[in-house]
Amino acid sequence: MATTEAFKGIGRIRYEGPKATSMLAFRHYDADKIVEGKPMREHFRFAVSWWHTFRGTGSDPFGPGTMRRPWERGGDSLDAAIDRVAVGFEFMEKLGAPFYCFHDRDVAPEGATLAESNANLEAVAKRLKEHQDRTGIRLLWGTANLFSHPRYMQGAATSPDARVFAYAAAQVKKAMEVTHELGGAGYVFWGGREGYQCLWNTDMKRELDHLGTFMRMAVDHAREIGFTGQFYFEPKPREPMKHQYDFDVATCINFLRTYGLERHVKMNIETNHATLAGHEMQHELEYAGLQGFLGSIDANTGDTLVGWDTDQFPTNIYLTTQIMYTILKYGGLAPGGVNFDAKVRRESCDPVDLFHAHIGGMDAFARGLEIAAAMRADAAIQKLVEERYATWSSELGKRIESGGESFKSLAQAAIGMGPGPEVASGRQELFENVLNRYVAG
Ligand code: XLS
Ligand code: NI
Ligand code: NI
Repeated sequence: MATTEAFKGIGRIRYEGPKATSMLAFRHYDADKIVEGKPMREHFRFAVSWWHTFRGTGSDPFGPGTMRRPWERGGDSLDAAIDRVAVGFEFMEKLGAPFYCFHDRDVAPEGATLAESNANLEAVAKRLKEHQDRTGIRLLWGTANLFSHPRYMQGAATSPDARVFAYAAAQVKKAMEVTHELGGAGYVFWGGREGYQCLWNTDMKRELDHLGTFMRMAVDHAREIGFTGQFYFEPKPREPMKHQYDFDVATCINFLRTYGLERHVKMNIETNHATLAGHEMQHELEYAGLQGFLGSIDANTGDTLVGWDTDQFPTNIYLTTQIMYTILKYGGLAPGGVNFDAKVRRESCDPVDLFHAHIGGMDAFARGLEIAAAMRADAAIQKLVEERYATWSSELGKRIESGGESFKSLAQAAIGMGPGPEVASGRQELFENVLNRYVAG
């Protein structure tokens, strides 16, 4: 195993409290602190994403990579991939992140043939396993990159070419097996290029059926190899395609129910994808939660002035409060977790910036959790919501909710109301003030 330190001069990041003077310390994330009966570490199950953190170059459509990454000197070779594992685990150990996530092709290079790609992945997985055993850091979820290689330009499971479907199936089979070998807690399907650019050349029904068949095969294969981890579907409305079949949570749930996959797959919800779909993250979490599909989250944020998936680290405490409030409401994430599907800006080119980014994200989530737990302890919002729905606790309300009324009986009741009910104020500003009281501390 490589023993040279990649992040020299940076030690283990520790919790030092809100008054910490070091910029390489947690001010709010205290892994052992108990909130609502369990340690922060278990609320979040923070994961580092291999692709952004260890493979991100900072390239954009206007210029090449800017990142100074000694561990990229070997390029996309197998040797470099194997050596990079020590770098990844050094980072995660120093940060105190208990989990990581990867795509097959970010941990190991694609070979000239599928057999070679599989052998590369196995070789790197062996090294990953050694470091997992050494550190206790675990795999939150694995996934397959079915969108970068040109063969997938028109989709993978939804490609018009049946041979591409077969190739993608083989790739996912291997990625699932490696995830299983590494004791992964889950496996993610993100659509990638499963969608279309032009409806005139697309047979949408056929493509959706194919995607359903593909996911069914994955579920069957999991049973065959004894993988009992959680499957997730990750919504995203567009980018890279103009329209993607995993558009948002509601669309994904409808898809899963249509193809009989609802017992096997939950949602992995990403903030920036929610906003691209025209939703707030809180909306997506709430909808998944109430339908029983809340699985895991990809923590990041977009930019209000930039219209694409900027995948920035989350630092906004209102956002993390909304997220943690909803997650607590629905009983937590495990076996899912909080994966930082986020990248440092192109201008933040030093390795130390990776620490600042993750520390900021973890602290923002810890603050969000504390605020959400305090709000819940006082039931401040719940009480106001209950008041708003008070008429549903009246005799009439109870009878409607229990199915004891009909249009006929209600028509009679309504006639008895004369000019009709005077509706109470919605008090939105009051709700927002209550929230602010807790956020401001
Ligand atoms: C891209 C997605 C991707 C998934 C995993 O927008 O967020 O990173 O999380 O394939
Ligand atoms: Ni994601
Ligand atoms: Ni994304």
